[in-house]
Amino acid sequence: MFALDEDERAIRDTARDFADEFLAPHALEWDEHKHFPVDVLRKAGPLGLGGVYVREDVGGSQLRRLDAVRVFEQLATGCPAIAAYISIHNMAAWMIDAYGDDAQRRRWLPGLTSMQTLASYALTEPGVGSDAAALSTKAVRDGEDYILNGVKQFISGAGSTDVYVVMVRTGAEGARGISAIVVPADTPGLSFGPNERKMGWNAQPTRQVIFTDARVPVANRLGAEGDGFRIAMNGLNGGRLNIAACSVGGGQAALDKTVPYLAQRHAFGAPLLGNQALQFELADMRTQLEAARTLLWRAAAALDADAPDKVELCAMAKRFATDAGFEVANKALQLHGGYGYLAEYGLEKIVRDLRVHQILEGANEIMRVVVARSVVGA
Ligand code: FAD
Ligand code: 2MC
Repeated sequence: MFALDEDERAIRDTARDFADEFLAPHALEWDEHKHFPVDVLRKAGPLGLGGVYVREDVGGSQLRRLDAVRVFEQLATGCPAIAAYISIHNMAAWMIDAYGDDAQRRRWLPGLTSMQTLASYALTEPGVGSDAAALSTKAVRDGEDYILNGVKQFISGAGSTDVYVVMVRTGAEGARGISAIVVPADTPGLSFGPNERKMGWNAQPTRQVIFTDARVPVANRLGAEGDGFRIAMNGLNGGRLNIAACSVGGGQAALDKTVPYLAQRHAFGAPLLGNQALQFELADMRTQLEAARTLLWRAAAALDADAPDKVELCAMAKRFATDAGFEVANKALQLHGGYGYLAEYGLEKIVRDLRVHQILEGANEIMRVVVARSVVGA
């Protein structure tokens, strides 16, 4: 499992080459100008990055989650924010693949897997984030349509994406009253809030998605009425792994910048890299990343195997790896001294991008809630 075979290396290297060629050289500029590089995302489709674990008959790569976390780690070495968006796109595409019927799969997935069309995932609302089962966006049945009313908050890619996988209330209170519906961007009654001003993730937009009597065919619902929360959570199990992988990739990129920096930076008559106190910092950073990566691969293998403990393993890996990635990036910034604080060195952007991974796709406190339930048997 830990030594990659030829195919696994080829998959990893394809992602790394894409990151090196198309993401890393532009990441700082996209961050500064809040530019969402749709043209670059379109180039990721033909490489199989639009449907990493979507089935092949609709253009997916049909890889394992274990391959996916390696892919997202490599993409994030180029730009954590864009890698994370590609992860969300993949999560939404997988939900359509896993829970959609034949007609739904054939309608949406060829565009999504080729990344000619882009997807968003809409669960959070202004009043409801961690307690997702309390969501209140309503879908009321009217013949062969639903009429949607409500607001989704913090939706990644919103306003620039084509397809929204939206969790709505079709029934009673609680998780069992929620359904998942695919809403095309051009649906009348669908509108977007302004692009939020954020600490990081500036290379992708974050907006409210607003439904005002938006009419969506019942045929766009994934699964049965009431299945939506389970569908949303199953999407998030893999999403959490990918976000965690993006943190490992960002942390690794920060560490990789630090060693040559310390080698050329002199203080007190010698290169800083010769200072054992700083070498110990580097040793701990590498150890943190290896530990995170190892747990991540373990959790990905559990998800591939549909193991009974997959949910808590995904939560453990998400919590641990997003904390580790952020801490490593922050230490790398410190080791660059004042230069780490300057935008052109690229460290402060990684720190800003990775900070939000501790909050979204289930805040790290919620990951502890999930793990704690498995410990105490609640
Ligand atoms: P709250 O739920 O209000 O939590 C506030 C604090 O209380 C947090 O620290 C939380 O961990 C803690 N807390 C809450 N409950 C408990 C508890 N029981 N025990 C201990 N601590 C608790 N959502 C989407 O649906 N789609 C997206 O594409 C998306 N993209 C995002 C992009 C960005 C940049 C951001 C910032 C958010 C995004 N989100 C998205 C929303 C994200 O998932 C939520 O912000 C997150 O789940 C936390 O919800 P909240 O912000 O409402 O915080
Ligand atoms: N995988 C599969 N099923 C799950 C699951 C998971 N990870 N988590 C819950 N479920 C199922 C659970 O088994 C139960 O099923 P059933 O009704 O058959 O018994 C059902 O869902 C309800 O679960 P709970 O009873 O545990 O619900 P509760 O409300 O107590 O807690 C909690 C659920 C807190 C774990 C969930 O609300 C949660 O994960 N909150 C965090 C929200 C979140 O992650 N948001 C991310 C938004 S997306 C984002 O940020 C992006 C950037 C895209």
